[in-house]
Amino acid sequence: MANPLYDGLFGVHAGKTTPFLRLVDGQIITHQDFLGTSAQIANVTAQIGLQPGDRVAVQVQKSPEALALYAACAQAGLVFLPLNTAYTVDELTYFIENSGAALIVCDAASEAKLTPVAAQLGARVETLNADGSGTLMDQAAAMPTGFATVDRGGDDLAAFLYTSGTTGRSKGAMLTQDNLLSNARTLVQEWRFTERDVLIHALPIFHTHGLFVATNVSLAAGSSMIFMPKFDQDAIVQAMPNATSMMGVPTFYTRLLDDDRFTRDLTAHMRLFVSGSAPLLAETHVQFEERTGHRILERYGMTETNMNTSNPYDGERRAGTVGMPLPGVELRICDADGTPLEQGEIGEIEVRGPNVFKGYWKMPEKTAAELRDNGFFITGDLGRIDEDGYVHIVGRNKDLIISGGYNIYPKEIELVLDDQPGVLESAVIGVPHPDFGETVLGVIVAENGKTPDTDAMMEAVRQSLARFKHPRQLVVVEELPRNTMGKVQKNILRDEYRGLFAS
Ligand code: MLC
Ligand code: AMP
Repeated sequence: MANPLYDGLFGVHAGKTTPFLRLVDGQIITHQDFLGTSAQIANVTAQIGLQPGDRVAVQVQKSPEALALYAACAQAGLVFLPLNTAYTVDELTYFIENSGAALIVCDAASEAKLTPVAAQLGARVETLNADGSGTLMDQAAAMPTGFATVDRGGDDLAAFLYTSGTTGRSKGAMLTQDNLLSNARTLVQEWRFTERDVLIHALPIFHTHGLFVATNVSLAAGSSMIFMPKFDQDAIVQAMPNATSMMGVPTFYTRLLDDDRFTRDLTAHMRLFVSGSAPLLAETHVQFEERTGHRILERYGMTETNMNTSNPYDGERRAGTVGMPLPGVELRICDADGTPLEQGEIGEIEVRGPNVFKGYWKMPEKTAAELRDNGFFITGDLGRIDEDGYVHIVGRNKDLIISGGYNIYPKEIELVLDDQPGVLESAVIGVPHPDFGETVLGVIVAENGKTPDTDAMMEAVRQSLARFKHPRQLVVVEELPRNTMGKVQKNILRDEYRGLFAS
């Protein structure tokens, strides 16, 4: 027996004294030191009685220790459940309850709020702060730097990532060891990552992009990462001459293009810029090449599937497309019944392969609705494949807003708004935004004769939902446009308000 994920990504570097993490203060953490820390954390999890398969819910700031906690979960056979640092206690309560997490690791600042939630659900709380302090590392410090890796199979669960649903209830996407490992290995090959690479890592580590794409690819290739707490333009400009590669959401690239320091010279040492998680405008692609001489490599992925397609490393990187299916991934364009359409037609994108998740935790009906018996996953994205095999994403069949790479499901916000006094109904839409790509707009219909208090509504939203989901503005209208079936026509609203935040 073995543990494919731990052995393949982490254990393979045992004893190496080469850099793994390069911090912005100049500190270097070698693979050996990193693995020592993760083994210490694994020992803590064993001592407090966690069993393989237990879920560990983690809401902490990005730090080397937070990443070591991910490695520790892999080594101890635990299911890692990273959570956005912006989530409110309301949101966290649901994730903890739904996942049945046995351990919650949070910042000391959240401990008081989460302890009653944990107590109610029988979970234990440990703290881990941005500077690596807290009860988790206090205990880890006294532990040995070796840990007997727990045997797991490739089909065993490695992580849960929560993704919101159209009904407003989040679903825990169950990712297996093989899902993560196979995708990392494919991307290393496709994007030519080697031990010589130095990746600028400025993404959060609670989502697929920063955790599985950036980190797992670096680990699988034995590369090092310039590990930044968050996106920081100055730090990126400073790091670039020492880096070879960067992965980012489109906002990273538009922000860099707004910076005069970002020049061809500055990027001369770089070999690869990857973009994903949201559409990269063709004009950004073109502008980027004009400025730097580099063609951004755009790829397409999802929480449930990791990466599905990529523009080619060597061939033409075609602006406005997400490239071709990765080796081992099948991608087809279908009608609503799952019947493949003629080449070139627009339809729903479905994918199948070793990257595709196992289903939604404790939601068999949702799993059945999105994962076909034949293994194809219905992505909810609309696309077409051109005559040269490039996939174009042309829209979404799901009511989803992507703001700065974060997914926001309107239903979740509508439920809060609809609950407020004086509100008859609401429609939440995404409208173009120069920095975040899309941003949230709330359209409200007041109850007869009432004037809704929009400040009170925003306060209610603040109480229950993460900051990035808050509507940037609320507008009050007489009525919502509906089709003959009575369904709200959000496309009409989107057209009407598309210029609201244009630069
Ligand atoms: C921050 N804010 C956001 C926001 N990020 N609001 C909407 N959308 C976002 N994405 C809020 C802040 O709380 C702040 O609130 C205000 O907006 C301005 O903040 P900022 O300082 O300008 O933002 P910054 O901290 O620089 O963050 C922006 C960002 C960040 C784009 C760098 O959001 C980010 O790192 N995004 C990456 C998300 C990601 O990793 N997605 C991958 C998902 S995986 P206030 O109160 O100050 O006004 C996936 C699969 C795949 O999709 O294919 O990869
Ligand atoms: P998430 O659920 O956070 O993993 O987000 C996945 C969704 O992000 C996909 O279903 C797409 O709608 C979108 N997405 C990811 N990459 C791209 C891309 N390169 N272009 C357009 N949309 C993308």
